[in-house]
Amino acid sequence: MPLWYDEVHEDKLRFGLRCERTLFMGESAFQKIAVIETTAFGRALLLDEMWMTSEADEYIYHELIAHTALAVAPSIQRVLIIGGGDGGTAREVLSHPEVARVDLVEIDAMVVAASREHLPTIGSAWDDPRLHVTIGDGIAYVREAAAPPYDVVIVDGSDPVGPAVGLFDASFYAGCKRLLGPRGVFITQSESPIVNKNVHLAMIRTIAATFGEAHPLYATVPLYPSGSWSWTWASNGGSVDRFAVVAERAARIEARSKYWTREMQRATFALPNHIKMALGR
Ligand code: SPD
Repeated sequence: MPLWYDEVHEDKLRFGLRCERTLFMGESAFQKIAVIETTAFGRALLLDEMWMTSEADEYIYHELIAHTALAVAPSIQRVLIIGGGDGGTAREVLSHPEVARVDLVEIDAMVVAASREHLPTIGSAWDDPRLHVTIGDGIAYVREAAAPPYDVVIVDGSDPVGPAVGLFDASFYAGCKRLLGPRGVFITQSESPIVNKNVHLAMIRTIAATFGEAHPLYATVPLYPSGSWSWTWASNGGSVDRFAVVAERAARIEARSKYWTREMQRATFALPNHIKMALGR
């Protein structure tokens, strides 16, 4: 009998992948962690039985969350990643030579250890000397850190359950804004506009109230519930044009990316009409 792993979404939808072998199974103080070799999507990470990333489609998520911010931020020397324990976002951020330092704050040491060991193609930049990993609570970090301002803050968290609930809170976004310089750029994953529509809209409204603007972007990530996924971008006080890509950076990203292009930077920000109407835009 083949073994299948399913993410069951709110007891009404599920996405399953056939498993070739289980590479890691553990339970930390925060969550259940599994790394599976799947037949269709290569190696994949689950947290609390929810799919987080897979070798087959991770590039879509990681390129969009990293480069949508880094292609336009006026400066990209100092970058903060909250979450991102699989290493994929850090890999993309560190592909920019102008990045001098990345602070990655991940709550769960077991996620980092399991990813380092079993997902080496996703987290291929762990040994980059510019990367500084802190195992700790990202919510407390953005509330308390006395760090010099960041140029870019990226929230690569999981869904609003367990340790990630606070990543969807107004006080958390205020903390992220506090850590950004005056022309800093913020981006977060912001759930499915189809099956998490209320959470998604609430995030956009809360981020807009905090930053003065909030622009969702959309793409398909087959691993996630419904496949329809979003991220939300904002600049500190609305000070940066999200379409004004830095040409040299854009050309460099396009030379190695599988998904991000200058056209994508523009296209993913197009709003479906149901979202446009819900936001009154
Ligand atoms: N429902 C899945 C949401 C996952 C968001 N984070 C993914 C982590 C990839 N680095």
